[in-house]
Amino acid sequence: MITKYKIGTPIETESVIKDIPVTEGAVSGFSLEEGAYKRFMNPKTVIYGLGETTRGINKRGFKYRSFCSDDPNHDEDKESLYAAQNFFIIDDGERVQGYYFDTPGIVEFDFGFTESNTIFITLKEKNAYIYLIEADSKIEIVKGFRDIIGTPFIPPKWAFGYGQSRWSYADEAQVKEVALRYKENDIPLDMIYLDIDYMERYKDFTIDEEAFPDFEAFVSEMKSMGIRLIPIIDAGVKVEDGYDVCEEGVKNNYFCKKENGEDLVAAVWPGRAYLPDFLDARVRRWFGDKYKFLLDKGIEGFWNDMNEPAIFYTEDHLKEVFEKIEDYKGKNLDINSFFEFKDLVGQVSNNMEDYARFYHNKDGEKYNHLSVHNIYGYNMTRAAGEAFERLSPDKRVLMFSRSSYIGMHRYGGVWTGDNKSWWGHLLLNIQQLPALNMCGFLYSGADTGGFGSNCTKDLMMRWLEVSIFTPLFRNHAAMGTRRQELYEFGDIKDFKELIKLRYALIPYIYSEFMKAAWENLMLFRPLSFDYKDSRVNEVEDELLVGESIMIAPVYKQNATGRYVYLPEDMKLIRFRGPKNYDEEILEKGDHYVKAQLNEVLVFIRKGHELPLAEPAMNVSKIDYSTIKYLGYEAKEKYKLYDDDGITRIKKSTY
Ligand code: MIG
Repeated sequence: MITKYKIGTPIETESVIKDIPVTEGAVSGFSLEEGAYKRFMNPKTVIYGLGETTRGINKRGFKYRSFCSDDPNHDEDKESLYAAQNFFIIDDGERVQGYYFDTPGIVEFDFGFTESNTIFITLKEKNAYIYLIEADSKIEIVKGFRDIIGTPFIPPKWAFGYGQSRWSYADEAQVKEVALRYKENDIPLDMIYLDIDYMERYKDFTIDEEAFPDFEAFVSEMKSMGIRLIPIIDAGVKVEDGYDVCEEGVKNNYFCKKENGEDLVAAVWPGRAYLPDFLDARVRRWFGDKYKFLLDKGIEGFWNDMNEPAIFYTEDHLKEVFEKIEDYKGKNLDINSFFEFKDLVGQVSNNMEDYARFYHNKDGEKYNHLSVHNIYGYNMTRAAGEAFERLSPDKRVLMFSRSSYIGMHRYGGVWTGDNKSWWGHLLLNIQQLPALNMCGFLYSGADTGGFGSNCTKDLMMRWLEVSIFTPLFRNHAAMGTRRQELYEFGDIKDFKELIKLRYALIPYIYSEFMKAAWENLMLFRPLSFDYKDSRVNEVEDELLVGESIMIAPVYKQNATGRYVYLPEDMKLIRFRGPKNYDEEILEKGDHYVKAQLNEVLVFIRKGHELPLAEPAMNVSKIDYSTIKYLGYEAKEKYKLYDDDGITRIKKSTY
């Protein structure tokens, strides 16, 4: 059952696509005290959800703040990452309830932080729709919620292959070298990502012609090697005379404006830049159509970046800072003024005052950016997704975004942004997956190996052992960090086996992904979604993946095994590669399970089967006639879903 409440005058986010009548009265389950929605928890209450956030699967005990943030330091004390996904489930033991706080403004979720047994939720804008979803189980709540927000984005099947990325491959030669080195090492690869340097001076929808003299020919040459190029698109549009995107935007009032009606000048990678007003349907249509420039050159997938939006500085703010610095000049700063001075300069980027400085035009109404901040990235990706339906009506196009809000899941996936090559972030990756899935983000994954910092070989091994299960499987690293392509770590044998295992698993991952998309299910689930016993609520580092398997990744440095809790008898498959594994039946309960660096622990659930194909160098080359089934007392055959992987597919045809 779904109940919809209306608080104040909500801004329509169009995240919910089903018409639900508004119920008058107070939000059931919460009391409203001093502006906060309040609710008591019992000692056993567990909270799931909120999508891409820090900390564990059980969100209890900390506080989170929905404010899409370009912050590359995903430390445990961060309350905001790139996403705002305000759906969560409260499991009190006897009763489960799901809530969705639909508002594009800031929301604070205090889940037992201030008072360990109390939830406080504060809306910065007192306008929202609040949805209460009630059902008998957590998965039924997820289904009910996903039913009202619509079917997730379905990528092409080749996007389930392995992708290599780096900020940045500078030119054709560097991209080609990556392709050749993967080939010569006999490692499958389906995608190479182009980061901002493929553009001419970071101008969206341009190509640096010195680096890529004949881009179209290059795209097709790479495709003949089985590799698709996936370029990045940034939110900010370079301010430059004669640049068509800039000029059209200025002429038609497509950019975000300041109070005085002038276009806001922000600075991002292209230098001075305008921010397209993606909340305006006209702008979405215009910007979306621009992707045609690259589609026409044979490009079939994109990633949208910097769309929180990230702002390095605004021209106006910088002016104010310089004026204030004038005041400090020549003075002997006391400690307080020193810190003021330091903050002044240190807080120039992604500054809250800057976010309050500009406005949007949504359906003819003017909104201050702060009141709609969290739907900016969503609407950038929506612009692209809606355009692809027009420009590529038959063929799927890959799209994923850094910033997100619920609703965006219909237009693209997400990657979890600038993580680091830290063991802690490998665990965070594991813990974010089910929360993302609940909110509809099925095509998702982290930068494998970590974006910032230097990756070590053992961390890369262990990270691959998780990422081989994630639909979006990309190795990406930041400029200035150690090279992270798999052939850069010396002996490559073990890496190769893992990537091949991924390709052998693709029939299963794709099949389970599609079922999850159509049936409003989660590909990744906490154990407590399928099992009921006193232990499952505590398991923070094992996941069910689709219907047949559970995984228990090793995520600690130098570990050659780990404790695994089995909620029922399962068959352990200890994989060293698609053809190299051993099997063992383990009983319900706790086990210490050995897993050397090159070993992946997969547990087949009782009564289920896992399809496993012969690996191939590309997704399109996977031969389904080679599929074998590894089962554990399976009574029925596994129902394998497949299709051509390219044609857009609507629910009715499934
Ligand atoms: O300010 O395009 O998260 O994946 O490599 C950094 C350069 C901008 C942030 C993205 C990252 C990408 C990088 N971008």
